[in-house]
Amino acid sequence: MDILVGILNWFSQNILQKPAFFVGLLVLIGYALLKKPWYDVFAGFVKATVGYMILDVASAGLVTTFRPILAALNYKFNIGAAVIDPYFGLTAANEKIAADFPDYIGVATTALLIGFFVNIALVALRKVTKIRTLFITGHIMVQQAATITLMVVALIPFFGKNVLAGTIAIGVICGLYWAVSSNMTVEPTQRLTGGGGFAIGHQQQFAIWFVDKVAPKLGKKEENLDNLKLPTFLNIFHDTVVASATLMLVFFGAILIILGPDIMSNADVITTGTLYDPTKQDFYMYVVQTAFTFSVYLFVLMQGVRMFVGELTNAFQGISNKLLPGSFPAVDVAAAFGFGSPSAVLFGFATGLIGQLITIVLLIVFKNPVLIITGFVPVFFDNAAIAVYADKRGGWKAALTLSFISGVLQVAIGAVAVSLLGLAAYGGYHGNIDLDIPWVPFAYIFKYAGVIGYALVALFLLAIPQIQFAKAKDKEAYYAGQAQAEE
Ligand code: ASC
Repeated sequence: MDILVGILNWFSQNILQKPAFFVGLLVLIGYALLKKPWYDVFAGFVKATVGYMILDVASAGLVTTFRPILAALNYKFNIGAAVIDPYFGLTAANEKIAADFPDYIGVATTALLIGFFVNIALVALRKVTKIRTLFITGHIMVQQAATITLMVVALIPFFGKNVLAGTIAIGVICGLYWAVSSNMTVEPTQRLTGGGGFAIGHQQQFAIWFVDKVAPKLGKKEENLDNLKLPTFLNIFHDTVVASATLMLVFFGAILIILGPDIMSNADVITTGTLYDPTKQDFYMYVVQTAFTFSVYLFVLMQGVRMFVGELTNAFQGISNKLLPGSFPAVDVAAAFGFGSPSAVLFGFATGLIGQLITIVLLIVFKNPVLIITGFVPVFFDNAAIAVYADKRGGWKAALTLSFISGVLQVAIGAVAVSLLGLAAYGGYHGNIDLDIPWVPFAYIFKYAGVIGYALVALFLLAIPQIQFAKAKDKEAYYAGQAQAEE
């Protein structure tokens, strides 16, 4: 018995609580099950583990760059700040979990695995569950598992005290969300792509479902964005580094200049991270360098994520292909972009950004205790996706209205989430539109109804595909994912 406990403890301490090795192990097992040669199994293990370690280095870098700015903002204006972006959100959620719920370090990775198998089971039972889609976008699952872990442990005391029950609860609710939300995008995506055979497994599935429903009421699909000529300078934002560095320069540049060299070089205020040294560097060059440093770490972080997710996705996909022939893969939303009007992506980005900026100014005017900072991923990918789907069904008027509303909600509800989850001291929230609606309302249900609230959310999610199926006129077509074009 002692030996068994010893082994379990060793495994928990060295693997489960060290996500790098856990992810490496998952890939190793996945490839072994797929009967890959031993050297491919080894290579997959190395890439997944090292990729995750790269992510850790980058997220530590983001934290050290951000801490001095947070400390200075707090000192001068008595406010916190949070970037609404899933990579900043991932770092913030993990930091917060490590600080306040140390028993839950690494739980998100276990929950991810449970969630993936819950999704597989729901598709395997599709005659009963009506779920047709398997979510396979690994980096998104990593980010969402972290945010949802924080919501569950911070807001439902029972799950915050019982690690085993908490881990299972997080895994189940993640799996339900992945399965149900991606299943909601089947018809909209089939309509957009003319039967492309995939669904969306990303961060705006509820939004896509909603857009597909209301866009036809907001405009005419004949009046679409096809002929719109956007200013060519906007094209530079297609490059993630340029886009994120520019956004960081605008936001952090303004903030640092307002804070000024005296505070940024004051060792009593800035107790962690790098201090500005006036004898070594001009203040304005320090501002540019600090802003660009964010985009350096974001780039490194994405590289690390790509490395381990590439392996994890292969391993998962192999397993699911064997288990679930004929299901729809739910993939990155970028896969849908090629099926819309050529200018819809940048149009959505620009409109969503305007919505975000107006709302940020309003928050400052009304003295919100947390300053919200635009992050690249939600403002670009969510609003682009919304414009692409909206334009197809309701033309430019629908695209304009819906991307703008999304930008407003991203900031307003993001600010609510930062306060609810106590993330102001950690500098970030996930920020994508599904993590605003439905997830922030879900989080409030967790907060006020505890375990019962958790059960209600789970039941709500399970009911959605049943309603979709009940409403489908042709039941065969539902399973085949044939969307009625003129529905
Ligand atoms: C996200 C995220 C990314 C991008 C990418 C878009 O939500 O975390 O890295 O969108 O998936 O293709």
